[in-house]
Amino acid sequence: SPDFSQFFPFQISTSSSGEEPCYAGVPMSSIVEQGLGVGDVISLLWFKRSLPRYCTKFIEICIMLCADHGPCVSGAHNTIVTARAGKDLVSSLVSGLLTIGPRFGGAIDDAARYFKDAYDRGLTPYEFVEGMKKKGIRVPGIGHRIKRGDNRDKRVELLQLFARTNFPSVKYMEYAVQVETYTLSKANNLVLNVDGAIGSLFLDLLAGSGMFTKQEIDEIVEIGYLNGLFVLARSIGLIGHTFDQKRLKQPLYRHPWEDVLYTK
Ligand code: Q5B
Repeated sequence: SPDFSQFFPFQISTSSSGEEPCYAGVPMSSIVEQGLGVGDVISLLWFKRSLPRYCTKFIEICIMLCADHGPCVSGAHNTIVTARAGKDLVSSLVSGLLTIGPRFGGAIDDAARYFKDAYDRGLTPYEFVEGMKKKGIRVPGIGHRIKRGDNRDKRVELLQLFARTNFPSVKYMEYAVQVETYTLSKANNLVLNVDGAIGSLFLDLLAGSGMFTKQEIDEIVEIGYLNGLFVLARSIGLIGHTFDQKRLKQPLYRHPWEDVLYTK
């Protein structure tokens, strides 16, 4: 049949024109009746397909574990400062979200890209890490401000446990663990962080579920879907931080001047 899609300014998979809205063709009543969850909704709206339960459960665990990491991280700090400046919920939320990037929470896509490329090319962890160093690029998904080799990130352990128990294969994650073993031999803070754990495990989900072609996997990794998990998750926490400040009637924030080094 002829392809008329080029004549439509918007192409969407959420239908609201029939009797009830559909997500990627699945009616809302069916979503509710089947007892589906937010992992299924993400599968339908982002990946345009229903995924097996272990995949949607994994997505939900990512969302739950990344929802908040306390008030001291970049995003929460910005949100708190903004809320205390009297700004509204959306301003406070986006102020925090805007800090998500290559250093904070937004390293998932690059972790997936670099781990996939290194694993698929058969690089040893040594070749991969030292190659990145030569290029002056920090390994995305490695390193943390407070987590250490002797103070592991519980979230990473929980994700790894779930995947080792439920995924058909965890080859990318095991490769990331080998990379971590090498980076930890260089410095104790160079742990596999939550971004790296999600990035490598999502590669395993994409490759092992049998639900995506190789071309689709390459496209997902290239476009960069996975930071969306952190953005979505952390929005939950940032909204909570906004409400906390409003409920506690916190005054305008001013940073202690003792922290500032005045230079000429
Ligand atoms: N070095 C995360 O750095 C951090 C290296 C490395 C090679 C690396 C850094 C990094 C990659 C990006 C990434 C996600 C900026 C982190 C998150 C969510 C969070 C946050 C929370 C939450 C930390 C000291 C020495 C230097 C560096 C070298 C450091 N990282 N070398 N590859 N990846 N990682 N981000 O501690 O020789 O002295 O120059 O960029 O994956 O964001 O909880 O806080 O849920 O909210 O500031 O968990 O690792 O270390 O910058 O002083 O570096 O280590 O080159 O070597 P730090 P620095 P040298 S998870």
